Amino acid sequence: MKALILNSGLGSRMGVLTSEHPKCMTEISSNETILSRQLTLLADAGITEVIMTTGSFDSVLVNYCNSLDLPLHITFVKNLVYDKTNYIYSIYCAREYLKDEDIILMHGDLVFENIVFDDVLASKTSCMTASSFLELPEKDFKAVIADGKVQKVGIEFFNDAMAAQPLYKLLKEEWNKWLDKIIDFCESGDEAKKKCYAENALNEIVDKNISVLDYKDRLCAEIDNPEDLAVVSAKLKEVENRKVYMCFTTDIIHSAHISIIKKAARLGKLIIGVLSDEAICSFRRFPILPYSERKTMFENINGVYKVVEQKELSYKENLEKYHPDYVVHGDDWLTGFHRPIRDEVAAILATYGGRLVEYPYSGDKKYEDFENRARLDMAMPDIRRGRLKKAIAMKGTISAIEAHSGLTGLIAENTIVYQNGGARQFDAMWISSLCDSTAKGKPDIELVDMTSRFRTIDDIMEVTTKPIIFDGDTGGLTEHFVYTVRTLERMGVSMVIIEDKTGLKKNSLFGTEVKQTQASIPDFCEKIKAGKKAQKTKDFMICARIESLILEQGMEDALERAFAFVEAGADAIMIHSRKKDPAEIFEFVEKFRSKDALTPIVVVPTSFNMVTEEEFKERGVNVVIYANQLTRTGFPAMQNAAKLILENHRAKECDDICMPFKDIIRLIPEE
Ligand code: SPV
Ligand code: MG
Repeated sequence: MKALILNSGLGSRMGVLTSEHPKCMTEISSNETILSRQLTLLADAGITEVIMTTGSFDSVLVNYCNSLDLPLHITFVKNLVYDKTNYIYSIYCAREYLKDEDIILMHGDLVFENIVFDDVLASKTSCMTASSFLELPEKDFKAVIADGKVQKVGIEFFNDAMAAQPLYKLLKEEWNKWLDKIIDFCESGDEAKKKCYAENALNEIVDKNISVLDYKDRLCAEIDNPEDLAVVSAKLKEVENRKVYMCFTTDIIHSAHISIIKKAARLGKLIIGVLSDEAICSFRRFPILPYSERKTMFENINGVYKVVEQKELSYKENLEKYHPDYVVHGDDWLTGFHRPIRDEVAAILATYGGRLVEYPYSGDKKYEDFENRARLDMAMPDIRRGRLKKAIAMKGTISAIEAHSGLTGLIAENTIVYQNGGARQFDAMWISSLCDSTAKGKPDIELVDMTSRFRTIDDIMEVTTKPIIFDGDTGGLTEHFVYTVRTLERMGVSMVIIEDKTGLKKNSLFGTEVKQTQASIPDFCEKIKAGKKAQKTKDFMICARIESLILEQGMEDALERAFAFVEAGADAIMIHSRKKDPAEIFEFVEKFRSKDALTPIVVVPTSFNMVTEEEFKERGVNVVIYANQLTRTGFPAMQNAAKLILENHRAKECDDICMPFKDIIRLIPEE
């Protein structure tokens, strides 16, 4: 596509402003002329070929264009009789450069805002700019419109007309017809036909197909005199002070991001909302770069005016704070879970006349590959291991759900719910001794050996990326525990929880119904110390689980142990209870927190399950583990299916409660 800019006119109505250079060189702001703005817009849009007609001061104009040093190849065509003809003749002079081309045609005294130009460029059909907002001008161009198509253009039409500007996009076919007519006019021998508007030739084409591009109240205006200049300059200032808002989740910047940032920055001062770490974790993966790094990254992108934090997926808070004139987004949010967020943005913008600009989303496979690679990195042991500590630091309180197989791991990894414009998912996985044993049909008495437990971890790790908390039972003999710590670390597990019991361990939910022995404080401290000494990396955590409330040894015993275990090096404390009433858990948390504000507290609310994560957070709990719910829901469903088949002597009745076959075969995504 070529651009044709008409600059042969005298510009005499500008008075002294055009005494030394052509009108297009008139300054419209401290750093722009009409022409530098036009040429910059063309270059930014990737147009490289420009045909410019010239007249008076042509050498001044050529030198000026060269001085702009833009990536444009400009062919200057002088209309030698510029003072005796109109631009129809200038086009005629340039005809040999213009045949069989798609053309952007503009007069050299036209100033338009970027978004108008973007719309013209994006038009799929030939188009002319006209405004449905402006009153019809007395002397300037109007376009007669029927069915959205331009019928006639001239200053004399008032019926069915819109105020129009000489900024066109003309596809080859339309342009050839018009250019042929221009040639006919100029070669007709009739001098008057060299002095009329080129649009007079256009009006003679019966079968033209030029749409109206309605620029509404946006800036698109010719400068004919000093009054026009004042109005346009003021409007341009206002346009450039407009605020544009975009929100970014990404921690990998690629060319599609740069391209949309560039487009957005053309609309005004671009404010980028960088989504908080917490909000990103809620609906996507753990960010590779924390908020502060992502903020710096965006601050250093050309065209970005300011970077702010967007705390939630909802744009509400920042839209109310910054009142942007535009919000820019890819059109991918028209579908899927983003849709309600998008609708909220549109509704808020509508309250004050802001606009939503949605550019086509680049669904390029290579960008998907970047994201997949980032996800795979998340699964690498060194990266996965450290993420639990980071997530606790970032969110204050995190949640984990049990997984005992690759399949339950996938549920923990991928389950997400969208709620109130936000999203929720689990932050981590708990490899429960109870569920791991149950899946193997064995009692939860440390019968399933560590090699088998590691195998379960491996199965889960192969198909997931989320951090893992391992239920280490009693930790076994101290001499064995040090090996367990190293193996878990090497595998990429983030935390092992060991309980202060000794001898034959039974599940805590039996409480005092079975014989269980609590380890002595010194013995358990020795085990913690040995584990911490064996540990190789900084980010692995050993959590001491206190069974005093389970074994009815009292609050004082629980607290004494907690402080002693922290002193011995425990990175976190798990306090367990099998009471429905959370009172003793709350009391422990309160008393522990009064002396230790930092050590993370872990709870397993299987019995005291009415307490929400929000309440735990408020009370100072940091990790909430849903320890057995997938096993407890999966088992009865399977038992029921088996019964239905036996009762009915066939599988038909069971089918109603089965996942459809086509879904189960797609449940596991292939690489
Ligand atoms: C487990 O899930 O194996 C636990 C938690 O240790 S509990 O069953 O509550 O003891
Ligand atoms: Mg257990």
